[in-house]
Amino acid sequence: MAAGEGSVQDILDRRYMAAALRLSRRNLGRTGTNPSVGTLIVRDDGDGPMIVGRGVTAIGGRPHAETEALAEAGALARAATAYVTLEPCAHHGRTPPCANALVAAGVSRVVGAASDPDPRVSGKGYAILRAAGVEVVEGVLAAETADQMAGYMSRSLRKRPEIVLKLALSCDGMIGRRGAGQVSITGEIARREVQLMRVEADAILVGIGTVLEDDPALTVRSPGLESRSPARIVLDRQIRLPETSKLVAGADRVPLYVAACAEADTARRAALERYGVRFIGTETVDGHIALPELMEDLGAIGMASVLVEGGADVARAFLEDGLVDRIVLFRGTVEIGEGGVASPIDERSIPDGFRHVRTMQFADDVCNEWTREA
Ligand code: AOF
Ligand code: ZN
Repeated sequence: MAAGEGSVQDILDRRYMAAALRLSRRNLGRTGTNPSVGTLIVRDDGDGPMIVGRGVTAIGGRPHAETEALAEAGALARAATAYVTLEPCAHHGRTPPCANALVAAGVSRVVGAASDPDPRVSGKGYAILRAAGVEVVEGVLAAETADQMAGYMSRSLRKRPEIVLKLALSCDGMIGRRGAGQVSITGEIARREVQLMRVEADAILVGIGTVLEDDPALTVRSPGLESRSPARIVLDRQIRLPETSKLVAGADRVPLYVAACAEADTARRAALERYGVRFIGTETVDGHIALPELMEDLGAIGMASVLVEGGADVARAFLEDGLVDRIVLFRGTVEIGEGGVASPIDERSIPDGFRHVRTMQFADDVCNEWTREA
């Protein structure tokens, strides 16, 4: 069958791109300001396609995925197809551009998913390949890839991180109980899923109310992933964060940022800085931290994705400012009843402009996810 949607080639392309995308997920959250890209080099000597090279953007962002995959493939890259989840770069960094490296290796076909919004690359990577006679197919699994690279895309195009609002709701729609500290709403398996969400984010954000109430550590503790905690951010206008909190205790190991007013108590600030706490000065509007400006500041320090984890007021503020890009609601079977803190949102009150993307079941808990339409 000729190439085109539904052809044998098209089905193979989608299958290998899906594999490249799964591979790229390995370093999500670990590549700094670089996206985590996946590359597969596939050749067919007449006995069917075979993967001869695999690469994912290295921790810290360099080397790029293509470098690694081409090194593994060696001479087998000649006349092979490269599957890249992002348009290969066209700029000189510490190494020559990946587009040129693919040409030099003799790759005859490149299948790409997302185009790179980086102005140094955008369109130029594919142009280098085409000019050298390489066949280029763009946009294979583009939507799936854009979803997984939403953080990189957001920071590149909007100069702010992707904002994911995650809430766990009891069966009666509560997210906690006043004065009760941390209340278990979902079970162990759902909690592990949240740990994975943290691993793939650049930062977790909470309000000072949640810190004073729950004293959370906001770290990743799943076996094998202990070193993968993202930064923690506390919205704390007047610097009420206790020196004795778990967050401060871990500040020497996992970055802790406090977003506070520039005029806030300098002595308290100095005391916390001694523990390694970092401060981000914020503007205030009607007694609240100006979130859009803060999100731009987070983008400027390299954050591409922020997971908003609590509490109700913080969630509401992000929703009211129209800053939420993705909503993830876990629904547990526990009933909270009297003294409960009502969730600002539930499955039936998702704002207009969001699209339901998936439902997942974690033991007795159900998780639904929506993303904002572009
Ligand atoms: C690729 N393959 O695996 C990645 C790419 O600072 P540099 O020189 O590493 O360049 C960063 C840019 O490279 C980044 O903004 C994006 O355009 C691209 N990322 N490109 O060919 C990769 N991670
Ligand atoms: Zn590159």
